[in-house]
Amino acid sequence: MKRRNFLKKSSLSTAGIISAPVLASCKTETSTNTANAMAAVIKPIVICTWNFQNASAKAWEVLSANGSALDAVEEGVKVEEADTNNQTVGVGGRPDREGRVTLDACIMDKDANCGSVMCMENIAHPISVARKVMEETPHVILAGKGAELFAYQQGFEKTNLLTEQSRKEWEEWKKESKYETIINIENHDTIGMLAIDANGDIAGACTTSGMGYKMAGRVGDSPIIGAGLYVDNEVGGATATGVGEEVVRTVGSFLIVELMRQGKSPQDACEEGVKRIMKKNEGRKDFQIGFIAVNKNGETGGYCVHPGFTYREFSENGHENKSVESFYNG
Ligand code: SD4
Repeated sequence: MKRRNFLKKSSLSTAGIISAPVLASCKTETSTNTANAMAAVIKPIVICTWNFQNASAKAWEVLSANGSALDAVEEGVKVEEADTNNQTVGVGGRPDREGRVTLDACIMDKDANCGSVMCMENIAHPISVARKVMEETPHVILAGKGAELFAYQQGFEKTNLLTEQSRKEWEEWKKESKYETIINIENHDTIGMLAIDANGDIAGACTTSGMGYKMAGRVGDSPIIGAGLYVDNEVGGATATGVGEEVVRTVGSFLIVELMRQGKSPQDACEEGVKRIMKKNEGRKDFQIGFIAVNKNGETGGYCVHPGFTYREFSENGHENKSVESFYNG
């Protein structure tokens, strides 16, 4: 008879005659049961910044077919990278001041492996290149021409990212060349996505064309591990959208994961993340930031600077566009 079965059949009410080592074994068995019970509670879930319904549906499709969280977030955000109507991510993204579309993306897995590309031109799916950086190179970040060259070596095709629509708007913008950040452009923006799979493992992805009409060479928070995205499989994950400069200054996503590690709920951690930023920007109202987070139990939360930011959640309970409270109200 296996030790485990033997222990199950023994009467624990006769504890008085059970020796210390056997009691120790019982404790192990109880812990294992508790761990199994906890594992059973973990349910797949995916959340993403803004109301990106198609992207989260794609990620959910991967998760519900027993796919990994890593595959889910990659496949999910690729939907937005490919959508030419979305002028803030991937193909069709707004260009920089010189008319060049430069993309930023990063990805992080359950083992704290991560990959990132910055300021990369001519490649439609920066998130997949970021994953290749993570899996095929000894590095974490590749930037600019180096990232593009690596992408070609990995078999990615050269793609024109500047759509006619984005080109026309850029020509218009050039007449005044006024650089100002616009709060809640089109009510969506950078896509950051976090998923938990059936094993309870967490992964995240973040991808963007950055701020429209940015200076050439500008990189925001989205491809910076810890700023635009952070995942710790023991704790949870967080990701950001909005004015990346402010997220970088507080290493926002890392901060939120660390706050969850200390016991804060995803909601409270996101609120603290925004409040830290606002403390360094007292009275400033000209920028938006939104954070979302998920913890290991699949609880989620979000918070932002100005009203308007939402996040989409997809789980076995269905999907929902969740509105988020804000630092300023109107
Ligand atoms: C960036 N966080 O490049 C990104 C883009 C964004 O509102 O979300 N803009 O700063």
